[in-house]
This record gives sequence, C-alpha cells and structure tokens, in this order.
Amino acid sequence: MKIFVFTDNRFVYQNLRPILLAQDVTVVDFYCSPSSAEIFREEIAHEGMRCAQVNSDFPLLLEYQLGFSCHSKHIFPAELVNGVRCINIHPGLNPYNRGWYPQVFSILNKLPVGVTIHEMDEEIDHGPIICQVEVEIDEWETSADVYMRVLEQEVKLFRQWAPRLISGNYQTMQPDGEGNFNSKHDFSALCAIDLDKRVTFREAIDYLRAVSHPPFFNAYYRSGESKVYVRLELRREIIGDDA
Ligand code: 0FX
Repeated sequence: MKIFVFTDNRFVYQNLRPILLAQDVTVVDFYCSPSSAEIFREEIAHEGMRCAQVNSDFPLLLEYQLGFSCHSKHIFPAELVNGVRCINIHPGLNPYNRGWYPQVFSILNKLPVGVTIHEMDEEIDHGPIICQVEVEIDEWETSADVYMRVLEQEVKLFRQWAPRLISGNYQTMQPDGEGNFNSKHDFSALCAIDLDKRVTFREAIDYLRAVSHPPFFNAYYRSGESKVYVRLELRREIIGDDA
C-alpha cells in the first residue's frame, strides 16, 4: 500500500511520522507545501520530504491508495478527495469551530474543542468522523495551553488508530450537524481590539486568553501610527478551601 502525507506543521510531522513508519505499509511519502519549505529544510535535505502544491500537483497523488492531511494549510481538491481515500487529522472537535485555530474560538464561544480524525470530503474539516476526543478548557488556560493539550491528544489518538486508519477497518459517524466554521480572516478580524467596546472583566479575560499564544503576538490596538500588541499571562495558584 502506498500512502502520502501532506503537512505544514513540523511538530505534527515529527510526532506522526514515526508512528506511520512503524506500520506495515510499502511506501509512505511526506509532502509539504512550497510555502513551508523553509521550516522543513532539514527534512527535505535528509528525510526525503518533498514539496508539492496540492491543488495543482494532485494528479501525482492519485497513484496513492490513502492520503493524510496532517495540518496541511491547503485545501485538497475535489478530484483528490473523490479519487483517493483521504483522512484529515484536525485539532478541533467537529463540527464545532471547524477551520482556523479551533481552540481560540472555543475559549470565546464555549463550544467544545478536541481532536477529530475524519474522512475528507470537498468541504473544510467536514466529512464522516472516524474518531474524536474532547479536550476540556479550564478558566486559567490560554490558546497556547489548550493547543498543547490538543496536540498531545492528537498524537495519542493517531497512535491508537493508525492500524485501523490504514486498513480502513473502522466505522464512521456523521457529525452532529454542520456546526460552525472560522476562517483565517475571522481570526485576523478577532485580533483587532476596539478600545471603546464595553465588556465585563470575564469577557475581557476570555478574549485576551483566547488570543494569547506565545511566541505570537495576535491582538492589538491602534495608537496613532502604531499597532500595540497585547498578550495575557495567567498564573494559577491553588489556595485550598479556607481562602
Ligand atoms: O497547523 P495548525 O495547528 O492548524 C491550523 C488550523 O488551526 C487547523 O484547523 C488546520 N486544519 C491546519 C491546516 O492549520 O496551525 P499553526 O501551526 O499555524 O498554529 C498553531 C497555533 O498557534 C494556532 O492554533 C494558534 C497559534 N498561532 C499561530 C499563528 C501562525 C497564533 O496564535 N498566531 C499565529 O499567527
């Protein structure tokens, strides 16, 4: 069996690759988008990773029997998802907050987050679910905290399910409705702070922890010619019953 993996995320690549290489498979080829070539310089030079444009180079992918999108930033074309069984490893709990940075939106809109492994169809983060696991969000967590736990669960779930994902020996379930979707543009719009907007402290803290993800600076407000970036740091101290 020949498998391709498309990824633009180095952590995900480094953790899922050994799991896939340990399976009983003839060929596993790893691809990244040309825009990720720099972050995968070492892997391209020494691990045989290749660069391809999934939407124009898809004919070469039609010769595989199974494809994985492991945080690939590019949408698989209809010809590919209809021609090859394609599986998406997604850091969100479908159908809630499909699309860009699910945990950011889940901190804000309180919809569940987690990991979903699903068969791909022509829509983004859509299609029959193979398995998923929810990750709870605590009140003291930022986007970065939640994301780290989501990735831990993602690696665990992928390890548990890898043989079945490869053999196709699983049953799928339909997502619980269409849910909701957030784009890259929605995230950019979210990052612009309106200093005159009236909110409660709870809402302000929820907003700031949702957009806090070091090393990135996301949220900002404008001051004259400048953008001023804001990032929240939270420290939790357990005080016990008597405090
Ligand atoms: O690869 P990935 O973890 O996932 C993203 C989407 O969230 C996911 O739904 C899609 N399937 C996949 C293809 O792309 O994203 P990332 O490695 O670019 O970023 C990881 C986290 O870092 C993100 O959840 C939030 C945070 N981040 C990232 C960037 C680039 C920021 O807070 N600001 C940023 O500018």
